[in-house]
Parts: sequence; structure tokens; C-alpha cells
Amino acid sequence: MPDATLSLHPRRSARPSGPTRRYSAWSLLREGFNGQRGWAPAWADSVPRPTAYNAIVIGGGGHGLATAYYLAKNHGLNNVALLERGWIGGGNTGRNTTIIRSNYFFPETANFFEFALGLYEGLSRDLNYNIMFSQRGMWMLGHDRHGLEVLRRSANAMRLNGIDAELHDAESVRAHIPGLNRSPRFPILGGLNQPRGGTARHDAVAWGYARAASALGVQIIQNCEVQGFIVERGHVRGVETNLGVIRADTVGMAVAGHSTVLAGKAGVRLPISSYALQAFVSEPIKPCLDTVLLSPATGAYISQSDKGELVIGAGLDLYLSYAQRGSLPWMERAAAGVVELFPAFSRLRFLRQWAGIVDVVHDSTPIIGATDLGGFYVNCGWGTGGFKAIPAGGWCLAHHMATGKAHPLASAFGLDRFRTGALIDEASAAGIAH
Ligand code: FAD
Ligand code: PYC
Repeated sequence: MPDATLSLHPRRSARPSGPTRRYSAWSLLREGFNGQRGWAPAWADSVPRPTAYNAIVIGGGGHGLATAYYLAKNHGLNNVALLERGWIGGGNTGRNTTIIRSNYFFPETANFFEFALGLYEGLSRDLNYNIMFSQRGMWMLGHDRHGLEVLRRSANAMRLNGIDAELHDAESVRAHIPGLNRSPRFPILGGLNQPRGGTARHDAVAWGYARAASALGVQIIQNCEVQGFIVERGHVRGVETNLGVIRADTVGMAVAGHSTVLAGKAGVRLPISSYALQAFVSEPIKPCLDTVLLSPATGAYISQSDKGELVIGAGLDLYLSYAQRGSLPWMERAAAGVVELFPAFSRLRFLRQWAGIVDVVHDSTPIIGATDLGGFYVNCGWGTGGFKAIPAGGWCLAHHMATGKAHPLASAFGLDRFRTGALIDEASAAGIAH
């Protein structure tokens, strides 16, 4: 008997119950012959239950969805509600340039991002959903003596941390990346490649986690904005939303650029500033760039999507903002950087431009863990680089929410560090000036 509280829409009212849930060569073939009529909905669209949940996760981006999934999968908590004020993946998770890498400097961050990369390597299989993870390499270019020194230092640190790293001289960079300008204004003196880095389809990461979490019983509630918290004697007991009160004694929050505003409603102050970061794509062209390139001196980063569009990212707007637009000067600057690197791309037209609101912390290291409010946990501070961290961010927040203890991989990422001063300054690994 379907649970009547799940949804208003009869087709999407229950947990996936159609005959074909698992994606496989066999089910694709069978549905091909069946007119594609037998597929179950990828995830169930729910409405809140009146009874209390074991846990609430706020934010249907990658980190929130991964948290909900690992709460159910790793800790057996399936009475979990995930609350998203818009649609899942509609925040930064669906707005980024999809770069995945683990070339961080300090052991704490290197181990954490390497763990994320390892999870990404098995994620399509784990979720039974193709996230189109493409390990096409990730290059950082060195444009001057100092830039090269930074790359050498990074390469050494990466190897010491057991992470794949290759240093290349200028000729080798050109041999690997055809089309690079031979005499750019910022000469290319060398590059650092992480061969296991690459890209994944960002929507698929959100959808894959949603589908797998839903299959384990997590309720995904979209168009549900958290507007306040129910707090009793220093402990969170639930949240107030536009759909009414939803109760749980454990609440995790993963709302990126809106972290300070929302945590403020729970009386928790976070050391985060919110800025717009923008990206754009060109019209689609034939395959011409088979790797990912980041050029710190020009501020541009670029890759080519499977659709053929060049995906180009810009720098961080220099003023605080919640407007998901991005400014024209930074767009012009990024385009100029790309044309400087690849003169042939100057003939291309832009197709789309957008921005996301990113949550910047002054040491460029995430915040994962408990707050001073009992039962209230946060996952934020990803700044310009949290897409690559999604599996590990969700894993560690779920661990903390379920066990009450920080996961060893995230124990250095607590709010405590802003009291003790044990900051982990990863500004140079952030790729984009913060
Ligand atoms: P989000 O995906 O933003 O999810 C937060 C969700 O919370 C949103 O869906 C929002 O609607 C919801 N929410 C907010 N307030 C409420 C509320 N009150 N109630 C309920 N729900 C709420 N990272 C990389 O690793 N590689 C990259 O190449 C990269 N490029 C980027 C390029 C751009 C242009 C941008 C903007 C970001 C980029 N990033 C990149 C950063 C990365 O996208 C983010 O760090 C990551 O997606 C954050 O995921 P999240 O789940 O924390 O946040
Ligand atoms: O974190 O790799 C990254 C990144 C590149 C561009 C924006 N973020």
C-alpha cells in the first residue's frame, strides 16, 4: 500500500516501484524493446511526514544528497528527510565547471580530497548511475619562475602524500595539449598534471545520489525552504519550513553560499563570505581538447564537455553578493585568458553564462562537523572547489551526524580551528584566487 503522505502526484507518489529499477545492459535492452514504458521514477518526490525523522539534511546539492545517502548506506539510518528549497542540484552542484582533482598541499586536505577522488572512481558502480567520470588529466600551468616553483612544491607535496603528480617542461606541455599559443603574453614555462584528475557530469552526481538515497528510503522533499529552527535547551529539535514544521533531533546543513544566513537563524555564526563565481560555455565544436587546463596567471580554466561545448570558468567576483549572475568584467577577463592560451578559440561564440554563490572561508579549507548548538552539524566553506569533494563531504558529515564523533579524515576541519588558530591554508591549491 503506497504511503499517502509521500506526494501529491500519483505517478511519483511512492518509492520507485516500477518493474525496472536497476540500470544494466540487460534492462536497457529490455526497455528498448518495451517502448521505454517500464522504468521506475529515478527517485520519489516526497512531502514531509508529521512524525519525527531520525535526521534532517538541509540542502539538495551534492553534499546534502551524499550525506543523506551515506546516512542510510553506511549507518542504516533510512528515516531521513532531505529538504531542498528549489530543485535538487540547482545550486552550485549544477553550476560548476566539473573539475575533480586531489592536488592539495597539506596532509589533512590531501588525504581528504584523495579519499573523495577514490570514491568518485567507484561512484558510477556504487550508485548504479553513470556519472560520466572522465579521468582525462588535470593540468596547472606555470607562467613564470615563481609559478613554476609553486608547481614543483605542489608536485613534491602530492608525491609525499601518495598522490599522482607529473611535472612537465614547456615542450612536454605543448606535446600533450595541442593548440596552445606558442608566444602568449604569459609564457608557458611548464605544467603540473594529475593524470587521475578530470571531470564528471555534475547533474548526474546529484541525480545518482538522489536515486540511490531514495532507494534506501530517504525522503527527498523539494520546494521546501528551511526558514527557522526549533531549539529547546540548547538542542535542535526540528526546522520550520514553508511546508510546516519538520522534526528531528539531528540536523545537518549543506547550503553552500547561504550557510551564514541559515546558520544565523539557529544562532550559529560561521566565518564564511559569499561571492558569485561564474562560468560559461561556447557553442559545441568537434573534440579538440582532451584534458582539463587551469592557468592561474590568466585566471582561466577550460575543458571540453561530451556535448562539445568548451566549458570556461572565470574568477571570483570581488564583492559579496547573493545574485547568481556574475559580472561582465570577469567574464571578459576569463575569455581573454582563454584566447591568449588558445588563439583558435577566438572564433567561437558563447552559448550560456551563469553563476553560483560560493561559500568562502579565509583558509580555503572546508568546515565539516558539529556546532555549539546540540544536534546541529554543518558542511560548508567549499568556496570555489567543493564539487570534487562531494563524496567525502557527504561521507564525513554523515559519520559525524550518526556517531556524534568527527570522522578522522575531517577532524581538522571543525569550527574549532577558528578558535585555536590551527588553520589549513590551501589558498594556492584552490586554483582560483580567493
Ligand atoms: P549546492 O550545490 O549549492 O547546494 C546547496 C543547496 O542548498 C542548494 O540547492 C540550495 O537551493 C539549497 N538551500 C539553500 N538554502 C536553503 C534553505 N533555506 N532551505 C533548503 N535548501 C536550501 N568545485 C570543484 O570542485 N570543481 C570545479 O570545477 C568547480 N567549479 C565551479 C564553478 C562555478 C561557476 C561555481 C559556482 C562553483 C564551482 N565549484 C567547483 C564549487 C562547487 O560547485 C561547490 O563547492 C559545490 O557544488 C557545493 O556543493 P553543495 O552541495 O555544498 O552546495
Ligand atoms: O576546484 O578545481 C577546482 C576549480 C576549478 C575551477 C573552479 N574550481
